[in-house]
Amino acid sequence: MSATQQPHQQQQNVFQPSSYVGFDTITTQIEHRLLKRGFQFNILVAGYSGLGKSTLINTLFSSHLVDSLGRKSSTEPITKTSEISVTNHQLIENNVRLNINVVDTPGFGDQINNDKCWEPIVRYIKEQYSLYLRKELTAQRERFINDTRVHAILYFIQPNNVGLKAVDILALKKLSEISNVIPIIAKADTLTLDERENFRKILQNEFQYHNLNLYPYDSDDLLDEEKELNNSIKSIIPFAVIGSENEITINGEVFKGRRTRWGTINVEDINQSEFVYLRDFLTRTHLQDLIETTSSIHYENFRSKQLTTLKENASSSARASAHLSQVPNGAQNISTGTGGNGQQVQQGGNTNIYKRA
Ligand SMILES: Nc1nc2c(ncn2[C@@H]2O[C@H](COP(=O)(O)OP(=O)(O)O)[C@@H](O)[C@H]2O)c(=O)[nH]1
Ligand SMILES: [Mg+2]
Repeated sequence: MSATQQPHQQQQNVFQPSSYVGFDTITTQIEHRLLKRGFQFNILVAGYSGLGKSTLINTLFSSHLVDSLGRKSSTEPITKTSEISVTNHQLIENNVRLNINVVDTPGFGDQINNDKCWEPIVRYIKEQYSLYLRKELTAQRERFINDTRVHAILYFIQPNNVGLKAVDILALKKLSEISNVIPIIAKADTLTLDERENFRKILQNEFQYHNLNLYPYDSDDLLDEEKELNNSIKSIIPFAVIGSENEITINGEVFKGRRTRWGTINVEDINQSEFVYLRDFLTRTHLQDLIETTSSIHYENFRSKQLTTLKENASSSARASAHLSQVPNGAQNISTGTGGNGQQVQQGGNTNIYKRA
């Protein structure tokens, strides 16, 4: 042993067991456990009123969800979304259970004062973080905390081929500070293909100019192929999408589409709409990452701020009471803040179970 070596330092040997031990099944064991528990994904839509938010979330899971948000048929009129509403759905695909909470929000521009129309959404998102934190901090923690934290915000931009409105810039700023924001160009059928490309460039420049931190994020932890995938996704964000709840049948083929005077649009046709790219991005490539970054970045920020405030409040009230105990006959009232926001969180909606063949 050399003089610089620690006396009890263990040398790590790599063994190849002579017979099969079986710990390589840990991946299957983890998979079984995860499958049993299922996955939770919470998605929220935001933006100006009338841009097709409610329609798109119904279109998004159209192959799974027969009806949602209370509408029994596509002929029923869409009612204006006047308050934040949460609908629960359960999708089952090849043994994988995905619970989805769809959070629909009132459109901007409906209120008399639209100055801070994003505030109810910000409050809702923070309430979910706060709810989760309170559950985490209880002495008898639940084994699995019901996760209502918003994993993705679809932000709808008006297809005006001009640019963002002042409200959009502020709302995007506020929302991207606390959650994963994915901007989309709404009602893309109202723009020509050239206009869409032009508008996308305008918006991408504006995102950069206003320093908006939109999802997906750059990170040194990413592998080269993940970086490549993110860069290709970023080049088409904001996705230009078309939504519809109407089923159209042409030559025996049934699809969700919009009938116009010039022809029929199939919302899943990649030559006409980037809806499929958006759905693939949300479900096939980035579902897990959206869930993970919500927890590791956004919730973590919230959590550390809340706990720091709590600590500061506790130590300042300790200082105050120490100070008071030195004051003779100091009968005074001390009020301490808790740092948390003790607001009620409303969770509602129906749970629908849809099984995919
Ligand atoms: N042209 C066109 N109209 C759409 C599209 N998506 C929804 N709409 C229509 O726009 C209107 C408002 O839709 P809605 O989903 O209620 O908008 P919200 O206020 O953002 O929730 C409805 O009449 C929809 O049929 C789309 O992609 N293109
Ligand atoms: Mg709506």
